[in-house]
Amino acid sequence: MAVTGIERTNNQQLLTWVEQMATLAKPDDVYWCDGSKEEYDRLCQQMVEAGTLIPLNQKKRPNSFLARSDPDDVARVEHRTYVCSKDKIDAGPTNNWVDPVEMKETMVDLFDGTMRGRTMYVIPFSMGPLGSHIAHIGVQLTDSPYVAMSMRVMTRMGEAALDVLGDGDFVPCMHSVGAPLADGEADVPWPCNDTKYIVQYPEERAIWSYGSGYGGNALLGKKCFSLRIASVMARDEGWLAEHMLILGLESPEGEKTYVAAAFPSACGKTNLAMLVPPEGFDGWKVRTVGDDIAWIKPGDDGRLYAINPEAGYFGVVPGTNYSSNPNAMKMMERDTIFTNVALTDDGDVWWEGMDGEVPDHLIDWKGNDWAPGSSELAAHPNARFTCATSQCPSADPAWDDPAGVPISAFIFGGRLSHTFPLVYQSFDWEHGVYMAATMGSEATAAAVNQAAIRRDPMAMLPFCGYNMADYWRHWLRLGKGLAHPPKIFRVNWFRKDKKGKFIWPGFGENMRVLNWIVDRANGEVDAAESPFGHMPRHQDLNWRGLDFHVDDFSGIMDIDRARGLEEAEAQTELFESFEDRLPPEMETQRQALKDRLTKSSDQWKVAS
Ligand code: O2Y
Ligand code: MN
Repeated sequence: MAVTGIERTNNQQLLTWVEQMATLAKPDDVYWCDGSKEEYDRLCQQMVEAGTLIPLNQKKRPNSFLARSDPDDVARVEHRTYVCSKDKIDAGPTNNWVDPVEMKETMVDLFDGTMRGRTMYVIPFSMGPLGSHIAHIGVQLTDSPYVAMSMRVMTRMGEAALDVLGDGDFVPCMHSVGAPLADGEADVPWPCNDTKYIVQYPEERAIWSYGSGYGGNALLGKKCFSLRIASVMARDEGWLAEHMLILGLESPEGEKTYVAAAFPSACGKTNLAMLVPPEGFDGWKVRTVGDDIAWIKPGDDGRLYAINPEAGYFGVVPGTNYSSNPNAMKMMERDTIFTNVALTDDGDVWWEGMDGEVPDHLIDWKGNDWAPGSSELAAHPNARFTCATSQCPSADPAWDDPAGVPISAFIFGGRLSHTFPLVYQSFDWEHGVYMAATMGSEATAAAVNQAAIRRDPMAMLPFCGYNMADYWRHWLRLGKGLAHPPKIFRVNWFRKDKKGKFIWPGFGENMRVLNWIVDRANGEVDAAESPFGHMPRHQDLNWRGLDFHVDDFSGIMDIDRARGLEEAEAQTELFESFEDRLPPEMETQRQALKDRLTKSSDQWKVAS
């Protein structure tokens, strides 16, 4: 077995692990990634020759490629994702669990010889700015060059990460597409296996992933490390690993306020992270620190400081255009890897919802001819772009700052057509944690009234690496120890009117709500008090440039007491699933909401 690349580390723990894993997986070669541009270009060229990457038109998309995955390997596989804590109760009722000893046996069987005929790439990477006290080092082993080059975009990868590691600890991330090659066997463009396992060992802080080469299943720094394993590290060490975007909002007076926001997958997080202020917000600047994950630690000044552990975006493309997200569109104009979008006849990319005319002919994401009117989608709904953060036109100057940015507000949202107002603020930290714990989205786009809420506490349901009730307890404890905790808000961009139409225009107009949140976080405006929390009155929002009638505002801020009580009742199902692990504060808060809905006056219904 040839070993090439940088392999210049004295970290005995790392060298031993790499050797053990190579002995198990039996690759033909082991290659240590240095993270250089030359290496990236070489890997891309190899993948072009192997048919994994299609180079795009150099004039239209310089240095960009299209990858088409296997049609059965197109998204995260939550039903194949496991949290293997020693005790089942520590994984909690919201995670799949298998005894870690049993799972280790399964993994060792699957990984035995899994890399035959392939190269094993050793990928040292830093989640977070190099050397930041909030960052951590991982090392991924993989037999996928697509994963190796994507990790260079998504993380700080290679020699520099190895330097930071020194002889310290790292999170070992073992990955294989599960497609060994027999002698002389030809490869396919996207090797994978029908059997898939995404396994987290929280006590060991280790990850094993088998059978998929796609996204969160395979780029192990993202969901597996930065959320599932990091949430456990955060619990043990007194910080937070969250499924949150981070935004910097700068007022015309130059005052900068950072907020972090959690939304379930498919609620437009990337669009919010790259928001362009609408008319009426001259002089405001909205800057992006991250679009998906935040690692947040208490600072000596009693505030929370956040970094984006990632260095790139793996954003969904269908529906993205120059109106919904101009910054993302500009970002993808060059140096981008597209996965599962359609190919135009002139070597460019296309997806549903892109600006301009629908082309007369395309090659769809499966490689077949496509024409308008086809019953198939041209791009897969979960098609993605992979692109470096440094290419983002709205990147915040502090996006790579090792110190992180101070967080003044947490925002939690879901996709809810009724009951929940556009925005409200918690009365205090404990109430805010309850608001975040009970968030979710409607399970279906069913008629108003009928859709049940799929709870997604803090948008962490698929990502919390331990018992969700313990995670709430951790949030409660952490906030109570802060001298200056961020203020907590809930938002809902998706409320509908009686005719089933969205009331709120969304996208850039969300700036009006963010402006109020910033003012509240900085203690600059009054609010009305409702049973749900503090709420803006119509006159509290900046309406310049938008004709949004006071009646529409009343419609989107209205609290229907009967529906509020139904909601409080529906929350018992979630709470009861945690049995005696549920922090008592959660039930106290639920009862308090019921009391306010039953007893408080209607005085907050002041429209103007
Ligand atoms: O399907 C995948 O592997 C991607 S899922 C994803 C990608 C980027 C950011 N967030 C998510 C998510 O599911 O929350
Ligand atoms: Mn996400």
